[in-house]
Amino acid sequence: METKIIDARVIVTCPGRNFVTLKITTTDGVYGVGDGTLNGRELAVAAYLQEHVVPCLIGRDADRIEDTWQYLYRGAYWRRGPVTMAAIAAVDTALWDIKAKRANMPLYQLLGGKCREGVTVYTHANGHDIAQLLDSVSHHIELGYKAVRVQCAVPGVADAYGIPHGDKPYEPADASIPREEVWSTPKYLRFAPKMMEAVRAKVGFDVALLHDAHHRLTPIEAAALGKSLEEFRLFWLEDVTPAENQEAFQLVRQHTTTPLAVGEVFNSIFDCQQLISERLIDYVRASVAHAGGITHMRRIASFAELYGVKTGCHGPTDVSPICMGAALHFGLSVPNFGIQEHMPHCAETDEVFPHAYTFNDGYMQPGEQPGHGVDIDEKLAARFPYKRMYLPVARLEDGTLFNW
Ligand code: CS2
Ligand code: MG
Repeated sequence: METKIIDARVIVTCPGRNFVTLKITTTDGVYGVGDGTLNGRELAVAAYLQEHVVPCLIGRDADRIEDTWQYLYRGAYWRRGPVTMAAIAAVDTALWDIKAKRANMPLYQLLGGKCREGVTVYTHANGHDIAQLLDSVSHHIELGYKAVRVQCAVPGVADAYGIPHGDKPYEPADASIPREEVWSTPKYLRFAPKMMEAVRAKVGFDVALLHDAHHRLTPIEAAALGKSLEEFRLFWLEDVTPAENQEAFQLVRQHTTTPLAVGEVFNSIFDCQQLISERLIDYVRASVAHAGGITHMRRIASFAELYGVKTGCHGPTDVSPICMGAALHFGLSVPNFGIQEHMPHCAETDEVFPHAYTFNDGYMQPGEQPGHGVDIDEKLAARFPYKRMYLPVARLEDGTLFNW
């Protein structure tokens, strides 16, 4: 007998930061939840879901996940784009949650079972200067992390990417109107190798180190940075140059053997088609919440596998614990898994989204709960109403608007 969708509800909550959740309920009383959070544009996804997706879901067969994916993707006529793909992701993740709950299995089992014992994660270390960064790296190694992303304030640059304000944990979407930061690429390029040299001198070469340039370089600057960091053997160098122009990576690639990761802003397989098929990157950073859910992420991973490219999914605090849980099932089951980002959520977020996933000794586990193992406490969620919060914008020292 068909299990039909009888209800789909959009829940927007701000326990420390904004999250968009879709909760789908079926005729047999089972429900599933999906994440559709798009940092700084949350209500666009909420309205898209509410007005243009929810009415089409009611009465559909909850088991037909691929068909529903195609229906929402092709049916929109306007293919791709971050808002559409986050909305599709929310539906897709909720339907996989339902299917796994009905099968009484943790989601990774439905996806083919474990390909590894645990999901290796990296976390963030940062500092207002090198000394503070070194303490932060050591602290995270003590916590058990085997891979750490390092970011440091750049001398002479007011606000470098990845550095918290004061002693609060790093959270860039922090103002109701975008804050303006000032950036200098030459100062950063001079400083980055010194930072990495200091970290390697302190922790040696057994820890995987990552670094994020956050879209701020031209291709030739990116090539120079990659070259200057080669001796420090990074696990990856991320988002060195904007990837709208995938061809730009040909130049970077010709000049450096530092592994490259790109794609936290990607929302479809077409965003990385050339990057992957020409082997211009080593890791693809698309996430379940932004790139069409589990269904589309599996497609990206399978395509990447053909070319020796691995996954390295985006996992900042601006995707909800639901995305994190789903990403861990995906990461456990996909053959060409590389690494998963893990930026722990604040206590309020963790309370609103009770979850089965755990961290131990550098690895995360999604848990054995049927479904993806993450829920939403709606009563608690209602206590944290939406707040408009924007990411900053960046300007060069002469005032030119730049890439944040
Ligand atoms: C970052 C993110 O996690 C990362 O690698 O680049 O923190 C990014 O800045 C935010 O997700 C923006 O919403
Ligand atoms: Mg990044």
